[in-house]
Amino acid sequence: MVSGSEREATRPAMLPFMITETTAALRALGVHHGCLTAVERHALDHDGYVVLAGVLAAGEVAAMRAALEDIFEREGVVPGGPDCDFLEDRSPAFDVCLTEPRFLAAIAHILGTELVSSGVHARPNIPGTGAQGLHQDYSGPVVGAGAPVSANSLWMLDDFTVDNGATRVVPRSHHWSIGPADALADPLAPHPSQLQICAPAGSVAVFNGHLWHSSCVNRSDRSRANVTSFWRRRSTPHVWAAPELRAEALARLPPAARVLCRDRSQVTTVAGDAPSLMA
Ligand SMILES: O=C(O)CCC(=O)C(=O)O
Repeated sequence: MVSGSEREATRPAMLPFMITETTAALRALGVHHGCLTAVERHALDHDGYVVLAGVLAAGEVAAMRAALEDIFEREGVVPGGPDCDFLEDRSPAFDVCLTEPRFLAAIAHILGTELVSSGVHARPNIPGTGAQGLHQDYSGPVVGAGAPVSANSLWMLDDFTVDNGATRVVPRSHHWSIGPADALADPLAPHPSQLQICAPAGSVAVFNGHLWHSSCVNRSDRSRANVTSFWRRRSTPHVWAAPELRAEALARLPPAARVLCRDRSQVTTVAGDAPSLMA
């Protein structure tokens, strides 16, 4: 066992180091190493996705569903039309998609701590709609498997089932140095290795943005509601950047969440122990 004095002796001398606002923001929101289990971290690394069960309480699911229905109605969002983007500017019901610690720990596990939100989005998934080709949430040059630049998440506001078009993924495809558009004759066709992410309402599936995935046709007789909370590495020019938050969201969101939405990297040099989410 290492004694306290031995630990002191082996500690490097105090050096200037870079502390990023983002790291401080994540810590302020309660993100730390213990937010994810070793199994969850392994799933993200190995398979490219993880399902976090029970992230949303029933009341949060109901509030998000109600807000979504209201926004779709007010803004005339229809299947096949443009998605409804930047929900964080439209209702506080979606603040959780920018602040939930287990979720943020998974995003930070994929992207590292230089992450920034690319917004919260949704579309109506009514019966008969949802056919989509396999794709990645990234369209730049090939990046190494160890350096993903985008990450996405599905916030399930209904149970996700095979029948209602639960999102399909091709596990481990984030390790491949090619995208579905170049690799497949027909990205719409079923893939031999695909599986659908089926989980109860309130779950959140977090996935590497380079993982091959797509929505599927809703063959049930009811809509399937979900939102996506999309993230990227600040330095990448190849992933959609969100605009500045609108005034109401700026006034409402906690400062740490505002940092995670800000499209710029503020770096301050201070002396002390290097901050770590692993503490
Ligand atoms: O809603 C889904 O099931 C996945 C959506 C998706 O992959 C996309 O819109 O890029």
